[in-house]
Amino acid sequence: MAADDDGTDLLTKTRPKVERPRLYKVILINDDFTPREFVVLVLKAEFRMNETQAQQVMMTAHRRGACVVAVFVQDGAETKATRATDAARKKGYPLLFTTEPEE
Ligand code: TYC
Repeated sequence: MAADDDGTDLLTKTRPKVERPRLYKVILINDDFTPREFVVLVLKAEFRMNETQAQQVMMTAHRRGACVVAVFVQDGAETKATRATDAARKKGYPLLFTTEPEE
């Protein structure tokens, strides 16, 4: 054993910087065709929102053109946006959820 060896392995002494994964926003886009009630339904089903939260997000998108729904790591955001958009396509609505990186 070397004089300066306290028996602690190098690997346990160094602390490699671990980056936090980048977060992505799921954004609800307004359109003129999807019924308000259907938007609320999808928000509740896919994003586990209650009626009040879903109504508020839907109305914000309706008034301002878009609204941030939730934030996830990239995979989660893309999966959620795709699932929610597909649910609308199955009913013939143009409702769209997109993703974009935070900051
Ligand atoms: N603008 C739609 C309507 O008036 C409702 C709606 C709200 C659609 C939000 C999409 O992201 C949306 N029927």
